[in-house]
Amino acid sequence: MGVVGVVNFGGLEGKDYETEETRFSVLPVPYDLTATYLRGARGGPRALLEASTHMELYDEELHCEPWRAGIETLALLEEATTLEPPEMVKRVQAATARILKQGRVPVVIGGEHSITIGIVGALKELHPELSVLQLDAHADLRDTYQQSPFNHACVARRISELCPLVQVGVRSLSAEEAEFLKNEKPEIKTYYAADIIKGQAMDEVADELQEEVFITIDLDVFDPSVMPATGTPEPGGLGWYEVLGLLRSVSLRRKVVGFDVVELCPIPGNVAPDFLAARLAYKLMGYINEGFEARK
Ligand SMILES: [Mn+2]
Repeated sequence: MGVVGVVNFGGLEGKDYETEETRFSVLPVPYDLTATYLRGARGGPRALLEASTHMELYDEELHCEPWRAGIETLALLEEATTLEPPEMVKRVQAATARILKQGRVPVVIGGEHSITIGIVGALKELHPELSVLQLDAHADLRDTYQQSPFNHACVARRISELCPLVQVGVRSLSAEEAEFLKNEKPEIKTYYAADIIKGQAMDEVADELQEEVFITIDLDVFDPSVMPATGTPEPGGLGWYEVLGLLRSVSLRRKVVGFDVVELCPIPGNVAPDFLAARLAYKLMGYINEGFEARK
């Protein structure tokens, strides 16, 4: 049965997730209270889930149906929608911890990027050796922004206080953030978009990560020509196959213990970005399955 207020990821129905083995739990978090430019990421989870019901569930690259590993869709975390960021982060952390307690892989659908702080907080308690791979146009390393340490522009700074961080696709940061990377936290590894597009560094990324990895995907890592539906689009981003190549490489070489897809800010009348986001989440579930199988 579908859960209240939302369609199930992939249009999947009729599975009893209490008794059957299920690998993934999709948690939709419709939150955009700290958005600085365009609001609208609140509508991201519904748009992604709706688009996902129209996808083919067969993966032509992996030659299998990734959903067979089990994908449950949780109710929208509506209770977080109107909360101030610190309270919202606590709710997201508690919801993620519930997923982890069931032994499932959290797949969190945003919503704006600030939700990731709560997800990583929960994962870190279970996986002390966790590292985070951030795909993003922005460094997000500000200490505070608009008087808040939980603003979406600060998400990577908060993550870097919890665990090792590798950034990919960055092409927008402030002088202070560049200075922070250079002098205060040189252990943060940042691969700029131009380096990835030139084909440099693609294979190095997994080597920089610890054995257990959480992947946070800000959709603005993509070029706006393929992903215009984000709150803060930046030119010169990655293409579809570049991102997939990176995700597959990391999923095979490291244990991906969860991921999120954030900052989908739907454009009325243009469903292509919603489909991209849905397919991206499903592709990564397939890669995670492949990695788990290879490791058995
Ligand atoms: Mn971003």
